[in-house]
Formats: sequence, structure tokens, C-alpha cells
Amino acid sequence: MALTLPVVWSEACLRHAPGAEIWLGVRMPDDELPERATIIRDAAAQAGARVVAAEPHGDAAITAVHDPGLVAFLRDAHADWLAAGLDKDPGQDLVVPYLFPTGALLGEVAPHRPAAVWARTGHWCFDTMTPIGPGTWEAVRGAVDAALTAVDLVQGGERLAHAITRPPGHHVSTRAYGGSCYLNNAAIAAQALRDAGAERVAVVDVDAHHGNGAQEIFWSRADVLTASLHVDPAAGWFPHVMGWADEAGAGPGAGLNLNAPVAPGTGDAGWLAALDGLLERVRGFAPDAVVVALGVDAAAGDPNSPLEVTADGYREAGRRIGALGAPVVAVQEGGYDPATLGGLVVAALEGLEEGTRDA
Ligand code: SP5
Ligand code: ZN
Repeated sequence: MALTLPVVWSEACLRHAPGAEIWLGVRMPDDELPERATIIRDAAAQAGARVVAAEPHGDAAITAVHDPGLVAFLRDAHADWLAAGLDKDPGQDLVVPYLFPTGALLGEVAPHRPAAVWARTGHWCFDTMTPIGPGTWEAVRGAVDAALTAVDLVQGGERLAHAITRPPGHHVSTRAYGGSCYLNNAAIAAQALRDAGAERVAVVDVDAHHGNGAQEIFWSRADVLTASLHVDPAAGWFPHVMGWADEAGAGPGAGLNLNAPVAPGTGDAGWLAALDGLLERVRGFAPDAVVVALGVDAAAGDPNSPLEVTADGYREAGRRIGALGAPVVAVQEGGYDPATLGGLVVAALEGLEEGTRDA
């Protein structure tokens, strides 16, 4: 089956290439690489998708879900870091955190803004694996433009559009980045759909890891349902401290945050059954639009997750999400095995296309 959907491409997404991440204090190779984006683009184009260039968008859609201070930090951090000479002394060319102002440190005191550049990162960043390099901001901004262009395409009448967002975004909360993510492309797309007139939007996150960012951003809101299918963080997996099934939202959003953690080793049958449980409740919410946080790192063989989903599993997940009947904006999240990445994304898009067409 040939694809016909538009996939949105931003050349700027290639500019984030920090070359390393820090884990347990050790500088090691990163696997959220620029080639991920070109692999996905080339596989989708080969399968028939229309490659559409991302259009520039203003910052308003970003600050609709993120603290403007986070946006300014991400934009300026690398230049500030170099201006402080930190690449020379102590010899760290990447913006990384140093001090984390946790609630346990602060008690009742509101944190002051650190005067030292090197102490500022921890105010906005929750892990050590998400470095900022010279082209990071341009890529992050390009990814947002791609997501918002996919929203525009759906607003213009497409039933389905995919944004090749890199770096990914689903771990970013209102004012904290991490998990190889800098701005929450999926949450920005969901809010943009709301602002364009959709009354109810559902975010369905099938990345192997919990979609903690959208959970936090939309926690108390009745207009955006968040649903995440992910490897059980209680079994020792990132993001480690969130993603339990009893995290349900609060206030007007009570009951509208859905988490389906699945055990390491779960394959297609168990994964799709857990997805069905989420989708039944999404259907009850009757969304006017759906954002799919399309990580394919739940696949067997992915270096960053212990799930065992196949390309057929992703195709079937796409069908079932598409069959909800609402237009779909798919936003790329994880997927780290270059050998299988293209085929997995194409399979998911084939399913989404089939599902949205038949719905
Ligand atoms: C978007 C996305 O899929 N983010 C997931 C990030 C999860 N990264 C967890 C990495 C944990 C430590 N990795 C150690 C690598 C050792 N080679
Ligand atoms: Zn992931």
C-alpha cells in the first residue's frame, strides 16, 4: 500500500548534533542522531509520502504551553556558555546541568535565578543526558515549525499529517526539558489544534517511554486528554518517577490522564490490548483531533527499550488510532535503531492512513 500523506520536513532538524550525552557522569555516544530524521524522510518518501517543507511559525504557540523563561534559556544557553568560557575552562563544550534545585533542597523557599551561567541549566533541565550544542536551538525550533505545519495541513483539510520532529519532545513539561527532548512538539501541536478551533484534543503517546511532558502540561485541563502506552517505569525504566496507572489528572482534568504501563518483554498482543484499553476511553472523550506522539522505540531490538513490538504491531496501532475518526497529527518521538527505524515509521503511517481513510 503506497502512502499518500504529507510528511513535514525541516532541514534545521539536522543541526542538533551534540556528539555525546552524559550518563552517570560518563560522557558517552548519543543515539538521538541527525540520521534518524533523514532515514525517516527517505523511507516515507520512498513509500509514496509527499515531503512538505516546514513553514516558519512564531513563538506564541510555544509559550502557550511552555514557560517563556525555558524558551529564552534554550535559545541563549549555548552562546552564554561559550561567552563564559566554559568550553575552555573546565573544557565542557556542551551545555549540561550541574546543580538541581529540587523541592527537597528548597523547602518553602522559591528558587532564586542562579547568577552563574553554569548553575542555570539545572533550573530548566531535569537530567544529564540532554545536552545543548551549537545547532540545538535551530533544530528544536525547526521541529516545532514542522509540528505546527502538520497542524496547518490538517486544519487545511488533510485527514493525516506527520511531522519529522527532531529532536523529539514528549518528555518536556511546562518548564523542564530532558530525556533527549527540548520543547514538547506534541503538546504544542495539541494546543495549536485547540487554538484553531478543535474543542477537544486527545494526545495518544505510543513511544516506549511515558509521555510525562503532556501529562504535566495538561494535568488539570478538561479540553485535552492525554494517554500514554509505555514500558512500566516501576520495572526500572525512564522516566523512572512518573507514568504509573493511577496518575489520572486533577480538577477539571480528573480522569483525563491515562497511563498504560506494560511489562518489559511485552510484544504485539499485550501492547495492542493495552492500547485498546486507552482508545476505548479516548473514544468516549470524542476528540475533534488527535495528536499521536509517534515513538517507535517500543520495537524489538531498539537499544532504549525492552518492549518487543513489531512493524505489524505499529501498523495495527496506527489503524486503531486512525479509526477513532478524528483527523490525526503525528509527531515523531523516539526510535533509535537505524536499521529498522524507517520501516517502523512507514508501517505506523500506513496503518494511520488506512484507519483515517476507513473511519
Ligand atoms: C524521546 C525518547 O525516547 N527519550 C527517551 C530517553 C530515554 N533515555 C534513557 C537513557 C538511559 C540511559 N542510557 C544509557 C545508555 C548506555 N549506553
Ligand atoms: Zn522513547
